[in-house]
Amino acid sequence: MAFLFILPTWPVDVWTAAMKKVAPDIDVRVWPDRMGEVNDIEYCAAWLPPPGVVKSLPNLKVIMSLGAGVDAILKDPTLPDDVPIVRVNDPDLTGRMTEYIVLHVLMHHRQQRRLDENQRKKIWDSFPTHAAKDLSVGIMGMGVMGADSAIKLRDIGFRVAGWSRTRKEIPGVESFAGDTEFDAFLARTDVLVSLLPATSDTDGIINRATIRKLSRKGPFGAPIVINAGRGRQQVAEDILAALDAGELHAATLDVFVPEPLPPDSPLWSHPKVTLTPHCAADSDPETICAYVANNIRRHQRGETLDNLVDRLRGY
Ligand code: NDP
Ligand code: OXD
Repeated sequence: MAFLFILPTWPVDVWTAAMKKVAPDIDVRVWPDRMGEVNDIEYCAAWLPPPGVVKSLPNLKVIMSLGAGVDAILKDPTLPDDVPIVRVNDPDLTGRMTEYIVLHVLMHHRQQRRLDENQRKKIWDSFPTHAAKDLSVGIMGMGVMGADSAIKLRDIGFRVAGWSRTRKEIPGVESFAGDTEFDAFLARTDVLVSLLPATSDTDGIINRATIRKLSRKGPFGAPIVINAGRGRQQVAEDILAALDAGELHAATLDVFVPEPLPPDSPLWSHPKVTLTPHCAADSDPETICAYVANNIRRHQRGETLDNLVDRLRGY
């Protein structure tokens, strides 16, 4: 049995070293130039795999995503139908995302960018502040990441709601479900957070019409958007136009189309945009290799695999 890394954009030597450390018994191969005999390869782990590579592995038993999202794996039209796909659900990755969401909600809530600007200009401006209970945060996508962020934000004191396909029961977090409850969810939301997966249903969901349905009753008089889901979910031109029209107060964006974001994108320099380079929750090599190795061993023992992707749902 051999295991293959397909990592065209990540430092593959860091990942092979991590795998050797946590699972020295596993025969690790690397796409494209250290594949060895392809018939030996029964497991692979990928991030942004080029189309056709997975199909070229005749004895593959499981495909593992090295992140929580699987959109880049599913978009390969040649992907074999019968090979299960497992994604990452790990407390380390979830905790990193929660840090990012809490950081950016608090940054907007405490008006930190305004304070930074004032410090640079040496202005002692003690403008009015407000309490967490005055801000309604709405999280689209209440899966592993969304639920954890919701709980931590609730514990700080924000009014938190979540929107998902199916209803959730989280104490102190209001649940909205499905398309029929989307508008009501937006209407109560001052800070819209996206932790949705990229699917045909969520493409372009952060558009001008969505922004216009958000609450304007919050302390800033206009809503805030935070997208750490996927770039496909945002219509960048709509976000920019809404910021310029005062329909949006501010935006934090971690994900884009394309990535890396080209230098000529107006998002880079917009004064109301905080932009990060798809680093909201990075996959830690040793932690995620341990997760992958555990899955391989479970599969070899004939045990069921957790966190299987439902290809029809797309996540
Ligand atoms: P999960 O699969 O656990 O959760 C997805 C959530 O989205 C579920 O609550 C699901 O609803 C909901 N959802 C999906 N489609 C719809 C829809 N059409 N309408 C309403 N709700 C919908 O994923 P994770 O929480 O683990 O991760 C979420 C996403 O975060 C990833 O797919 C990835 O794109 C992104 N991510 C980004 C990172 C970054 O660094 N920027 C790092 C890690 C993840 P239901 O529960 O009812 O099924
Ligand atoms: C992920 C990501 O999906 O890092 O894990 O985007």
